[in-house]
Amino acid sequence: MALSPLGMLLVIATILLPFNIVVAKEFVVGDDHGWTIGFDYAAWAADKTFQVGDLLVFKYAVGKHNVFKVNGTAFQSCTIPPASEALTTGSDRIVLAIPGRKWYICGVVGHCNAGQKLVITVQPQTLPPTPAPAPSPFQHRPHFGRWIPKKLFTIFH
Ligand SMILES: [Cu+2]
Repeated sequence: MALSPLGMLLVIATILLPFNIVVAKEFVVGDDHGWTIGFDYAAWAADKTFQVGDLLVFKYAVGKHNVFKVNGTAFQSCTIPPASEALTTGSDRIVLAIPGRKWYICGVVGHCNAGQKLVITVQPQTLPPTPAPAPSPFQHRPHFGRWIPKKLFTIFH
């Protein structure tokens, strides 16, 4: 019995599945609340682990809010960067590419001060454990290697 194209795909997927260990997670900021005022984003982030490769999605009504990626100082003081740096699509997707602290604020006047700000810590991607390299029987070879030139030196001197 020949496999249908779909059957073939399933077979391939089954074979590849065990190798696909690292799965990027997608976080909708604020879940059903989305990106808005009057929501506690610190509490929202508290029980989550963000890793390199994961995705943040800021959802909001276009024009009502926006997203600025800022530094820690601007986050604390709610300093809004130039408007040209704003994300404004209403479904802004940000791939977390680098480990460390990340700060996001809304740039609509008063919103950041009203608590529309998110700080997260992105963890490095966890890789599958690699076995420690076995001790090499040739570990002391450098001594032997050093011995040869010395001997040659003696011979040719
Ligand atoms: Cu806002």
